[in-house]
Amino acid sequence: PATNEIARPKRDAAPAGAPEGGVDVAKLRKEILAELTYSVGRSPETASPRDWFVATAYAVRDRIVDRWVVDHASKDKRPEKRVYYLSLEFLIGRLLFDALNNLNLTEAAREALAGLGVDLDVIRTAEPDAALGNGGLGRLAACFMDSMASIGVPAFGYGIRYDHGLFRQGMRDGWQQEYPEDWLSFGNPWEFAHPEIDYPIGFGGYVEQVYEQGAVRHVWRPGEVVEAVAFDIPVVGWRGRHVNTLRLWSARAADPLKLDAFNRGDYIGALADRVRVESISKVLYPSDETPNGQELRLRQEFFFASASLQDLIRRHLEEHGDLRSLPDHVAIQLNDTHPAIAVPELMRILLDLHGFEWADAWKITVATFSYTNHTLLPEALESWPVPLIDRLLPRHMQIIYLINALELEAAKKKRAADDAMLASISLIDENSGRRVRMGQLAFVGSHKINGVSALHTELMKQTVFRDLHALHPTRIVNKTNGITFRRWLSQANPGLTSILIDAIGPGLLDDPNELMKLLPMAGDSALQEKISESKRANKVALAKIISDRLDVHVDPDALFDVQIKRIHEYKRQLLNILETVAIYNAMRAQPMRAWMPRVKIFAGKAAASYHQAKLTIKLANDVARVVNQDPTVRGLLKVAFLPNYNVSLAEAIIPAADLSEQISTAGMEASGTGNMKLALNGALTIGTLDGANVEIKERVGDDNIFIFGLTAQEVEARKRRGHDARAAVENSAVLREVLDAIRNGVFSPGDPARYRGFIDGLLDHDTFLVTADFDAYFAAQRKVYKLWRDRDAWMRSSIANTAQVGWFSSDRTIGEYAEDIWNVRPSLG
Ligand code: T68
Repeated sequence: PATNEIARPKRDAAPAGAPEGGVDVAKLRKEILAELTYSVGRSPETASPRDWFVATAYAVRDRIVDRWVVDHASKDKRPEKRVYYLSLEFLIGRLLFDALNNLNLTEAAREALAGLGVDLDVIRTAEPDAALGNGGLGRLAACFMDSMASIGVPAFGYGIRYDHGLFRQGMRDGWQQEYPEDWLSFGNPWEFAHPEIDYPIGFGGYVEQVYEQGAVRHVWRPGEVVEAVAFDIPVVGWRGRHVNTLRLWSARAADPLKLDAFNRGDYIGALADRVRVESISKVLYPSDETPNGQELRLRQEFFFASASLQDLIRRHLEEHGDLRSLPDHVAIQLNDTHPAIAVPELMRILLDLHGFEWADAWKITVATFSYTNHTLLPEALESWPVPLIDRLLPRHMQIIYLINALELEAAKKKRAADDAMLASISLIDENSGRRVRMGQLAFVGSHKINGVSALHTELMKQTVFRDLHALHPTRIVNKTNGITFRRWLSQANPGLTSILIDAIGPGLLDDPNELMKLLPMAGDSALQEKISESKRANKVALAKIISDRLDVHVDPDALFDVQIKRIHEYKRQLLNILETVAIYNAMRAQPMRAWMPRVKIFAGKAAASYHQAKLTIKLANDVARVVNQDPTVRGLLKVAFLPNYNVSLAEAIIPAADLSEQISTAGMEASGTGNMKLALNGALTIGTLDGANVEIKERVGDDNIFIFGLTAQEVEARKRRGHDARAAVENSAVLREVLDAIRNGVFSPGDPARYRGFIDGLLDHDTFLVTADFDAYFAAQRKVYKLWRDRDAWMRSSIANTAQVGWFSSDRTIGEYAEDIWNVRPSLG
């Protein structure tokens, strides 16, 4: 199919390892030394790994900036159209190897530093993870930034420069503890502060009607004004051919010190406003999939949406002079509904500040915006109380009402709309107090709305946006997620990457579809041997991390079975834990059987206020403690919950995984992207027909994936007729024994009642159908065992996975966005 092609211009590929233009190691060494001396202010004798990291980052950054200036400064290079990716989250992680790799400088830097007695791999770990996101949504934005720069889509990412990213997860006695995260405490060598780029952001106040030449003009008089200040991080693409900008906004008080209060001796009062204002960019909200509806969150959303619009409009006016042509030169992508307040904000700017008529303003707005939906879970759909928006953004509330009235009017004209339909498309939810539904707002304000996997997009049409879809049948499109292979293959797994390059040539670095060439070699025993050796080396490295952090010793020859993602009931870590207990029970029943060695590896954070998810972490840790210490198990089953999952830990776990757990209740995981990373690195998937698993299965083939459980349709049907968990447990001896053990305190001997309510709750309302899918999951795991025993067959499947997931490159995804949504042509100048 045409979708198999990458929308990317052909380029002359330089051979891998040969730096473009040739890198002079001695010159790079001199540059690093100069940075260490003059920018960091340290001598080589006293420099810490952190100092060396900063010096190296500066030296690399200089090279990016050279290119950046070329891409941004000259008028004749000005792109016809730019993409603005608005996202409240960019989970970018460490950036040094991104930059080195894309500039083809990794080996040169290694050598340059070695000559100074410094180990690149050591200073690499001195860089803190930029954890400006919760999970998949934020990481997707980061992968997209890499791909836009790599295929040459001129773009700005806009977000918030949080002082504190996602909390650091610690464990105390098996319970998750949240600690503040401090990535900026030693500064950020990648960013450029631009205190001179600042925009006023208003809140509160009132709307004035001004009568001018027989017409009414609305003027918003905010009660409070905050400044948004720009910090830029250059994002360099593959082979350094293009550089885009990630512009993050930081809040600054317009009036940092109330002088009159200060002079009166009220020092604290003088600073209070400043603290209040600056709290806007203080911390990332840590709740994924469950908006918590606090006022500060809405302030964050408007703050960055408004700053970004003001910035791009200023640029547009400078270049083109007239806002009528905005959609010809600007495409704004809303990453989920978090920036959806930008829709009424652009309307306000056009109507109130630039004097447009409503109809014209609306046309421009819809043609400029598009919106990506990441979830259908009803509890995760964002909505704000009308009184809150009215108080914080009074003019926007008026505009939302007007948009709504006109949409409902149009709906009535178009079709025989009944009340139920009007209620479903309305921007105002009248059911639970009056609330503005941000999904509906983003939908009507956009010319294209996309889901993130084929199944999710279909379900979008049938459920949440059913009626809006009927009214606007061409708006919803699918854009299956992708991942950047530069980070998730080349950087995370250099061992595998070099084997692949030896086998099929370096072309795969430029075009991941080339991975297909591996397929005919999947049975080649020499290749299998090499890949399996490199996997083993990755497992040894992960085993060291597990022993260092948990004091748990695991066998690198055991099957590494991993589930790494946010902890959420719909993702069903519980199902995995129940299977772990089932194996444990079986081992205790027959201790001397030849059990296959297995390590169950978990990692992930729970929202601080999500009780059920935190209890799941505790359960995993309780099971781990009992299983890992039980001599009857003889070390053949180990359980490890690695704390503080982040991008860097993912980079260590994924290359070491044999089995990838993607076991969400069908219909609930919009896409998943960890599933793609793991398959690419040769892990086999055990999963439900959910999200992108469906498309992974289509590509790798039924024999190379373990699919089990109810389909999305069957889940729907089961829920409609009512799922009886107790009956399901009655019918499964294995499950009964597992639940009894947990309920009776086998894993919590000091507090035997700890899981009583938890298990009873599962039996009373098993919302995520854990008990319905348990037997199928258990059976699928037995198939895993069977295949694992046949090394040749396993390796064949593993290679078939790596070979056939090239399509999940985010370069392909971005190529599709560029063509079908943004109408921009990728070009590498
Ligand atoms: C994830 N969503 C989806 N949300 O769960 C996942 N939500 O299936 C998909 O692959 C991924 O998005 C990319 O499309 C999230 O990660 C959040 O993190 C989030 C954060 C705040 C509020 C709501």
